[in-house]
Amino acid sequence: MDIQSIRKQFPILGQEVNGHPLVYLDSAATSQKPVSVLEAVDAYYKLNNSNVHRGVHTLGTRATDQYEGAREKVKHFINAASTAEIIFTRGTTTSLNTVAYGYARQFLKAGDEIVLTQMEHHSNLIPWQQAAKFTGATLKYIPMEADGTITLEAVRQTITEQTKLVAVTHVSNVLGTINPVKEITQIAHEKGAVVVVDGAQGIPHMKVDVTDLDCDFYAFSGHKMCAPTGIGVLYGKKAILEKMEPVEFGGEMIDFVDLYDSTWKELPWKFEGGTPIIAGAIGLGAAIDFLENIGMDNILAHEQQLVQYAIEQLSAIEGLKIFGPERRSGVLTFNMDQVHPHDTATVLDAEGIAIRAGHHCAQPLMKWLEVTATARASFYLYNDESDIDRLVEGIQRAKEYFGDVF
Ligand code: 7TS
Repeated sequence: MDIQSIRKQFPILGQEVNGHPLVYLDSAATSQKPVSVLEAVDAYYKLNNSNVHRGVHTLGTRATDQYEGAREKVKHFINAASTAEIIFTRGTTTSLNTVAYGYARQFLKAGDEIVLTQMEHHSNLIPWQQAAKFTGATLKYIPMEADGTITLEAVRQTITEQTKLVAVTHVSNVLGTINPVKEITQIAHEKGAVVVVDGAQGIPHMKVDVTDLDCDFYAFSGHKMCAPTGIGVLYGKKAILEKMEPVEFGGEMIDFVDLYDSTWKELPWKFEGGTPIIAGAIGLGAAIDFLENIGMDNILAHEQQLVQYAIEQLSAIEGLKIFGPERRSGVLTFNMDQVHPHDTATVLDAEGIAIRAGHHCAQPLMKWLEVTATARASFYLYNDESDIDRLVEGIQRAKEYFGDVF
């Protein structure tokens, strides 16, 4: 991968922040956007802006073709069986809530179990807490090993005949753990449970094939994979989506409306109430073209190399602790003795280096790690080793600045 030519396609990375060239290490929160995505959105608004699935006028037809064309691209990107299985949403959170409301609240009952892990982002935790409250189902957690991984043995011990739904993150946004979602799905299916994968940190960084994984749902956000904010996807198996009631009601999702009752459009539109996120979907289509052009396997290999380099460099800093397993995605969470992660992030920001500090929307995981907050550097296809060298220098500076105070 030619990182320099990739970087040139991200105009935001060319700037200075606080007098230093920007080093962006917060892609797990949101990725930056390449010119091709910005231009696709711009061209849509400048040339084709119109509502979809409505009029017969030319702009409306162009907008509809582009919007549905983006759905086709998503279908190919994740190897789904049909575009009926690709629902455009606002992002991972909305996708997961759609399953919690549209599936769990409809089909689960008292005595059923929902199985999760302790490394879930709040977005793959709270919807299930709510579903459990409404249905009387109980929540159970697959225990983690000391390094922040889960074993298939632990999965087998937690999933029982009572388990009706398993919701698990593909990749942890804090630890970088890559979960064996294909094997988890197989175990869950043997017990008759459906599997929901939170793919927010998975699909931006590796090839995802939902047919091969065999999961029942896969949720993700466009903004973490070079697309605009406000667009996401819920993949669901057609047979299951067909059984589900819509979650949002109104325009766009109906077939016939009477004063006292209505019928719904077919899949996927019955889940897309209201004017959809047209520009966002078109941007996501352009992001998929961009990523496929580089190659998901190349992106994964690049990030794996970077994170190994980062582990080596950061491990050499005295008093710095790295959380998470050896084999991981491009996420590096750490803390330094005597320096609060917010202070680390503030010193780094003064040097033009963007990282995230806090609980990363994973408070139960923070409790498990026995910390209140951590610092997190996360990498994407536009980062290189020089970014990590700058990070290491910045951390040394934070250590000098704050470390002596105590
Ligand atoms: N699931 C995981 C694993 C995530 O990392 C995130 C966002 C979400 C769900 C929610 O995605 P959204 O697009 O609906 O907001 N994670 C982060 C993060 O780690 N830092 O900021 C957002």
